[in-house]
Amino acid sequence: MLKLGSMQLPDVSVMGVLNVTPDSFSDGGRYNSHDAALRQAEKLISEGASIVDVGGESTRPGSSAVGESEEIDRVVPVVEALASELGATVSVDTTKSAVMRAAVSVGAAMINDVRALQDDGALEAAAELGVPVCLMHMQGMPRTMQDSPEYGDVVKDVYNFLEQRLAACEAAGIARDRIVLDPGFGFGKIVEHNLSLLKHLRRLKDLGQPLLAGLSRKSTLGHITGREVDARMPASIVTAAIAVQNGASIIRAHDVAETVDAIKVTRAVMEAK
Ligand code: 8Y7
Repeated sequence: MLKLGSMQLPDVSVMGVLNVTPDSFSDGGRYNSHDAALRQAEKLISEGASIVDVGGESTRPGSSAVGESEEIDRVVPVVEALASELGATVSVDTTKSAVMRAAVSVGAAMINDVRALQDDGALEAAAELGVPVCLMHMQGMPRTMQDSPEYGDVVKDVYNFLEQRLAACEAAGIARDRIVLDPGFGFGKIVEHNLSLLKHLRRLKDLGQPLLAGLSRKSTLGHITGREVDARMPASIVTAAIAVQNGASIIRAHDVAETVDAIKVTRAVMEAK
C-alpha cells in the first residue's frame, strides 16, 4: 500500500491519461466530447488505472497557454462526472491555483502540477486544499522547452530542483506524506537526458518520496524506434518496466491494460529469489 495523505494506492499503480483539450476528442460539440471523455475514463479504470489524470491545458512541446476560465470549463465538468458518477480517483493536471481549487471542489483527489507549484498562488492553494500533490521537474516552458535544453549533470540538476521544491512545500505547510516527485521526462530534455534520468531514476529515491514516471508515447521513444506516436505502445511498456525496477511507484500511461501487465511481471521478477 502507498499512502499519500488520506489517499491509498497499490504499492505500484497506474495513472491513466485523460486529455480534455479540444483536439483530444475530435467528434464535434461539447456533449459528444464530454461523453467521449467519460467513456475513455471508464476504459482506463476498467483496465486497472488507480488514478485518472484529467488535463485541460496541452503541455506538449510547442503548445501555448490556455486561459484560466477556459481551462476550468474544460476540466470541471469531467472531473465532477468522474468523481460523482464513476466514483473515480481523479488527479487534475494543472499549474493554475484557480483550476486546482475548482477541480478539488468537485471531487479531484490529487493535484498533478508540471510546474511543481511555482505559479502564483499554487503553493498556497495546494496547502489549503490538503490533497496529495505531484511535483514535476521541467526546464523552461512548454512553448520553447525543447529548443536547447542544457544541464550540467541532468540527474543532479533534477534532484536539486525537486529537493528545493520539496523544501518550499514544507515551508508552505504541505506535509511530506502527501508529496510525489517526478523527473518530468520530455519536459526540457533531449533523448540522452531522458535516458540518463530513467537509468538513474533510483537516485531520486534519496529524496525520500514516492516517484511518478511518465514516458508513455513520448518523442524520445519515437527517436529511438522511428515509430509515430500511435505505434509507441511497446516502447512505452518497456520504459514502464524499467521505471518500476528503478523505484517508481506510479506510472502515468495511455495504454493502461498493457502497463498493468508490465508492472505485474516486473514486480514478480523483483520479488524473485
Ligand atoms: C507528464 C505529466 C504530461 C509527466 C506528470 C504527455 C501532464 C505530456 N507528462 N505529468 N503530464 N509527469 N506528472 O506526453 O511525465 O503526456 S503531458
